[in-house]
Amino acid sequence: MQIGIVGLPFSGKSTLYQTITKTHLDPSALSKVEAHHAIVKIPDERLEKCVSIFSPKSTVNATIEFVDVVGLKKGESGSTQFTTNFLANVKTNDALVQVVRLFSNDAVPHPDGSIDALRDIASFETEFILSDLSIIELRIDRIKKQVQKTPDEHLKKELPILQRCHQILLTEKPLREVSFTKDEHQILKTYQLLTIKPMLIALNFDESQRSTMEQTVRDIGAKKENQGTKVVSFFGKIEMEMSELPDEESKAFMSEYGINESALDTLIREAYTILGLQSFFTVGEDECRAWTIRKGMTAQDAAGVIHSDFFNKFIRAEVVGYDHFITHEGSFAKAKEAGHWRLEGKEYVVKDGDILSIRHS
Ligand SMILES: Nc1nc2c(ncn2[C@@H]2O[C@H](COP(=O)(O)OP(=O)(O)OP(=O)(O)O)[C@@H](O)[C@H]2O)c(=O)[nH]1
Ligand SMILES: [Mg+2]
Repeated sequence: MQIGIVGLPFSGKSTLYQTITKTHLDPSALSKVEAHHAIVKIPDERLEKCVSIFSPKSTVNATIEFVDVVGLKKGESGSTQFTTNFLANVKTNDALVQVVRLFSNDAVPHPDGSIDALRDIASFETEFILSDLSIIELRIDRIKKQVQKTPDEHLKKELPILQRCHQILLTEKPLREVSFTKDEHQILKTYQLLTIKPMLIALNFDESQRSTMEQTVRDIGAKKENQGTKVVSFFGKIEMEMSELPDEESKAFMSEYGINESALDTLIREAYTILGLQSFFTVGEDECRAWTIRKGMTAQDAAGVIHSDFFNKFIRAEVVGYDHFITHEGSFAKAKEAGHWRLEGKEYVVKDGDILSIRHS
């Protein structure tokens, strides 16, 4: 899974990127030519707990790839230019984090001259809607022409979905606010539309704004949150400084500042929620591992994530829920005695935290 960090110039994208990826970018490399990519291990207390029980030879966390998306330019008139290069870089992400600037800093003036989060959020929304509209209009025209020549059932099915999207976008509504069926999603996926991508709006505050921060998050949340959009907050500057410290010191520093959760933990938790993701675990003395799957996936789907062969040769899954597993000291046998071990078939819908052992032929 790939999450793109976008935002207006000087909003704190590279600051957030460096914080969550614990990388340090050379200021001269912060140039806006190439995107920075980093694969981040997803911290997971449950996996750590399993590791403390099994002391395995290897531990594998689930991962997410973060991208510091570049290419947004300040135009000559002062306004930001959403270049095609930038939009192309946004397309390939599964979800987006939009960094919105709340901090003031005279040394780096806001490109629009003032701090106004709702204005900044709206400017992205408008550009993304325009980009989606042009893609959809082009496609609708093509399909109409093609269908006249050779009637194609698949294309005919596509047309009403695209027309519905077109209508929605004309009302200035992003597609992430709308529910689509699995099939519709599948069709729309090929167009890499921007407004359909789940979005986390990450408000970047200065530590001096601590007292008003919660209220601001609530106000913006009330206006902007929906099924595909969530508003979160972070303190760009100090969180980056903390991320450069050793873990223990950074934790102490954070609690001193009243920060309960790091920017990385918040982003991952919320990204999982809006993307409809969850984890399951495989454990043993060789390896303890966390896996990411979509909610609603079955035991057979989950087996396929581990190995494509496991999908085809799936027989059954041994399942123990995470809490029961820990209560029984990580022993399938003890969980079984207590009646918390189950043998499930391929249709079983995996639950968050399930410990699975796949039986295959
Ligand atoms: N005071 C204050 N300054 C911040 C904060 N976050 C970022 N900055 C500063 O704002 C400037 C821009 O931050 P970056 O993270 O480079 O912003 P960016 O969005 O990557 O900028 P571009 O890549 O140039 O579009 C840097 O000088 C940061 O130190 C913050 O929370 N408080
Ligand atoms: Mg940057």
